[in-house]
Amino acid sequence: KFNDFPSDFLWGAASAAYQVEGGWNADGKGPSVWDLFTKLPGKTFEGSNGDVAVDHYHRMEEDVALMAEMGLKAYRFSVSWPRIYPTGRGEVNEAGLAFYEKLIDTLLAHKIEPVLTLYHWDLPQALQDEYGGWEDRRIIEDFERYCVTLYQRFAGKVKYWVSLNEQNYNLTNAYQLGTHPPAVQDRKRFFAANHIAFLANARVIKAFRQHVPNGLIGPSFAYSPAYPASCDPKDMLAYENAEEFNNLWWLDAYCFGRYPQAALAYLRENGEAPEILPGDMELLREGTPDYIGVNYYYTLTYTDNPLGGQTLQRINTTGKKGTTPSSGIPGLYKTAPNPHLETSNWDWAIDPTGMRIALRRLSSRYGLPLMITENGLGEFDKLEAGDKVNDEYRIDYLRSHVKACQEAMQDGVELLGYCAWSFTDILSWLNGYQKRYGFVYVDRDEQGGSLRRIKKASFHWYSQVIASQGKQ
Ligand code: BGP
Repeated sequence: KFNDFPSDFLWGAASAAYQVEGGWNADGKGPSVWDLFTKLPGKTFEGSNGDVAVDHYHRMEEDVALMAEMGLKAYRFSVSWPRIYPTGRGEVNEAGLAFYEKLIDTLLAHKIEPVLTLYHWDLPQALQDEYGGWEDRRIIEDFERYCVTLYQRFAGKVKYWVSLNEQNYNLTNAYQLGTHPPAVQDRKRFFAANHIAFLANARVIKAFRQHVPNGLIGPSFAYSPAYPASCDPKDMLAYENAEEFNNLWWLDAYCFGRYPQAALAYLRENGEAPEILPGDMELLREGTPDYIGVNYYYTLTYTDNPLGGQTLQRINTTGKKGTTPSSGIPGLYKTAPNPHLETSNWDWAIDPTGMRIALRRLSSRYGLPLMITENGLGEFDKLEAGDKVNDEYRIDYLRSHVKACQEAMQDGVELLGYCAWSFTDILSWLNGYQKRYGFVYVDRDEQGGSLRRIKKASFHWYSQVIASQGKQ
């Protein structure tokens, strides 16, 4: 039965500035780390970049009109820090603020709730150059100044805020896999940068309380719940290790202001633990979130990884099935295939029950409301004659995950909303434009780069889900 979604449930869709906006140097915007990184040879799929992206910066009204036509109740977007502060700090760029103000006003005029993400990875390049971005505590103050500027401007209009988007995934790529800027592979620096990001997150949440007293704020976490590959105690221990290292390290820091003990002991032993100064952990406990944003795509299954075992880490950026090798930490865990689950062409396990498990685990451990801030299926879509895109596979994926949300709510989870990833097709950070997620197809092949918007089958399906409060 599909009658348990509350009437104020936020049926939404999500995006991020760099992935949709384009206008990379328009109206005084400064360069972000991604503007430079995507121009380095071999860093992204076929050298794709977000200079134009899907040109949302210039087509915002057309896009919001499509959202309204669909009946969307919420739209999650991110603000580009270097649009507001072109060099990370100093003078505010009024034109940047004006763009987001217009977006927010247009959404509100259509009764679409804005969900504003403060940081979705497009760090001002100037701060990376000056002090190494997230590796230096000076970023805490700069980030707070930028956030307070947005709080002051939009407090009366925006109720739902996301602080950091996927700190775990972004910094893993940036400091372990070397696939996001600054493309470092060093576990000590990885944990150091994360610690500083936790402090920054807590500081901007504390400031939020003063400036947006009626709003709600929390980070969005990329949650891939860990499964054990078997009930062999060795696999069970590997799964415990993976859950601590890959999930609880962030979640406990955000919500409890502490680090999980076995992982911390291991890092101390290895000389890789972050430097914790007096007052740090108190700050984390003072700046805990109102809700947790959950970006859920897949679960990961873990098995024993003896010392001397596999350390390789790589992600599939090709869309060729079966090309993702196992990865892990010797002595702790490594990933294993899950024979019970189908995967996407990018080897992402399709697991709606995993989403129900994710929501239940988070809700019972932290006792906070949750919001699905991302969930969706990236695939190669095909534009057919008569402007049709029959993305039935995406409808199947979304339908089963919406059902999992409903089941989780029946299990007692307080779920504020569900934001599908994404509204239009967008730039995928490492997969370019070949991997599509949208309800709206963006035509990149047509002469003159029209970037014409075409409604996919999933657009009509989701519209119907929203109109019927979750009946399908
Ligand atoms: C999340 C990011 C999004 C989006 C999504 C899909 O990690 O927050 O920005 O990109 O994943 O990932 P991908 O584009 O790699 O398929």
